[in-house]
Amino acid sequence: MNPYLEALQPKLSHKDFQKLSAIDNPNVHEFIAKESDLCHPEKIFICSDSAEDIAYVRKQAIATGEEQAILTIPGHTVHFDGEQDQGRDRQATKYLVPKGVTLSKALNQKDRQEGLLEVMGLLRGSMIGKTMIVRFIALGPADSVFTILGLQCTDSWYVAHSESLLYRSGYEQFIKAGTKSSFLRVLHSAGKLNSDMVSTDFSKKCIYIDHMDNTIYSVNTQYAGNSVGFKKLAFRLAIRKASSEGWLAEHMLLMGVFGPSGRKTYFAGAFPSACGKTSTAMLPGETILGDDIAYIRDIDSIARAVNVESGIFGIIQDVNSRDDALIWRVLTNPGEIIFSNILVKDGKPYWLGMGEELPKDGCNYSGTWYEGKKDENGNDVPAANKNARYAVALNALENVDPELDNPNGVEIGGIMYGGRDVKAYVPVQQSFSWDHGIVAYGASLETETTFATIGKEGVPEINMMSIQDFISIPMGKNVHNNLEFGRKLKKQPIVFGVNYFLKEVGNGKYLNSPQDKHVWIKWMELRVHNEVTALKTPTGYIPKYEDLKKLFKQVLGKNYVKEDYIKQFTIRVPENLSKIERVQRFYQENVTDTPLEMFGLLYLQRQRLLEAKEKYGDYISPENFEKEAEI
Ligand code: SPV
Ligand code: MN
Repeated sequence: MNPYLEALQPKLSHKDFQKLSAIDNPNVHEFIAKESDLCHPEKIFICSDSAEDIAYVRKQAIATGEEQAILTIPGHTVHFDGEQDQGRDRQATKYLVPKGVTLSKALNQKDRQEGLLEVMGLLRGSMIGKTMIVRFIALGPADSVFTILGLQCTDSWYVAHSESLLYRSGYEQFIKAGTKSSFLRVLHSAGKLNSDMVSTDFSKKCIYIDHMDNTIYSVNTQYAGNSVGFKKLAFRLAIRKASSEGWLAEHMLLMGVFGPSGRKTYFAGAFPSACGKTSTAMLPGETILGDDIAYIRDIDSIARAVNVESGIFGIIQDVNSRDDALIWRVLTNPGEIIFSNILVKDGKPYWLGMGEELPKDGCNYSGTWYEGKKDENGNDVPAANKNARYAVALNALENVDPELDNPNGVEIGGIMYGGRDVKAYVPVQQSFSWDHGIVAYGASLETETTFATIGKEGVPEINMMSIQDFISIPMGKNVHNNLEFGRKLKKQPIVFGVNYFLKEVGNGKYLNSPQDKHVWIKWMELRVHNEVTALKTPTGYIPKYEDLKKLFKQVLGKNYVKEDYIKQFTIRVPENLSKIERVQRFYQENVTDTPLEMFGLLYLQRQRLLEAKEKYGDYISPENFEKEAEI
């Protein structure tokens, strides 16, 4: 027996000891032993992914009070995070870098030695009197070139339970991999809990990424984006691994889109948090593979992708029976779901924008809630948090794609990038080339902060390829990696820019309804197969009115009028020129390793805009481009 197993034995039941011994990898035992030594749990539970173990984790989440059963619907539970722990915490999340090493200036970094001392100090003894749960996870389908193994030690049954819904089991994979397996590691402790089983030491929240040891430490938080190790925590490590191995780890949805005669084309889509990623992935009549994280590899010169996860941790605000029939059915019928930060009254869940009147009191993340309740700053406590969520396995959805577990992934026909860009980009456009798309839509992605992260909402920012919060390598290197990845493919996915949030000049009204995205994606599907022509504008190829008119009718049964088309697809020269300036300044100031091609491509876009302005003025109706070549 190796010394780590021996050290762990007193904290393990006979059965758990056997489960752990079956994994013939001393690195696994060492990690658990080290963390147990640091955190001092009373017991350690090894989750083997057997039905019995999975059921036990859920039972414990309820028994300890981290989750409560919602009495009216079998399988439903609710978990509450603290008032200061309702989203990902950018300030508390830091990359540990050794002396002399630096990532890009825009990233939150800390000296590795100092950071380790601090976080270890916070974790020391954090599990006294608690059980440490050990979970083994496979990121991506099993037995595949995409698979990455992950191991998490946590003292939260809620976190462990969420992982049952959101990830593929890894225990058997660890056994199979034997002595040689490498794996990502996560240590999490919710820290001190109050009587409602909610983390209380939010001022000492730390989420530290130690890429040198492939380990993430997270403490004094329960919000899943900060604590569920295989979501954004492991994602940060995966981005580094991908960079060194020549593939891409992306904050992207994956979906199948049906074209004429039942043809299916797969799309990947990068959107910052709370910018329409999940709702795009769930469009009715199409198929869903994933809504958050994708790994993309070059397999025989084709871009192929898998969903890293097997479940959804989705925003529940505004999910209603009319607009979101598929997920509404799942959320209102028996089946395993963990709701978080919603309102519960008489054993029934409620959330903002559900299309029903909310009760005037109940129980929410602030405890007992009643209309008019104020927080300590005198602000109204809403009935439910805007970032309230649900966790559910993908296979609960009727339209889950049959290729979800294909070890070779699916071939990507198109990639889209979209943020909350209220001023500049048109609702949908196609790039002139792979490089142009990566630079002008991906690396230049502009958005506004949302409730998914703690802090002020609505602050405009650049969010490179929607992974600004997760990027763990120098940012310029990431742009370079993307450019290179596509250049090596014999068949490049077509790159599109989408913008669901464009507002009318002058009056601040959104120009599109949320349903319109379905039309854009059907147009993109046709473009991937060259079945419609498009108009060339300075920022990309845009749809022709006639094609959209047809699609609006077909997809939404709507009459799309030319006036709307013109408003939506007018090229706004001043706004686009300022956009380029902002992007250039951001990269010049923050990203010393920006590839020169990026500035070159932005320069060309600027020139095209200036030339068009010369000819047509500041606001150019798409009709003007009809006179030019169609492609
Ligand atoms: C996001 O915020 O991008 C999410 C949810 O997908 S989480 O990362 O878990 O906070
Ligand atoms: Mn996300």
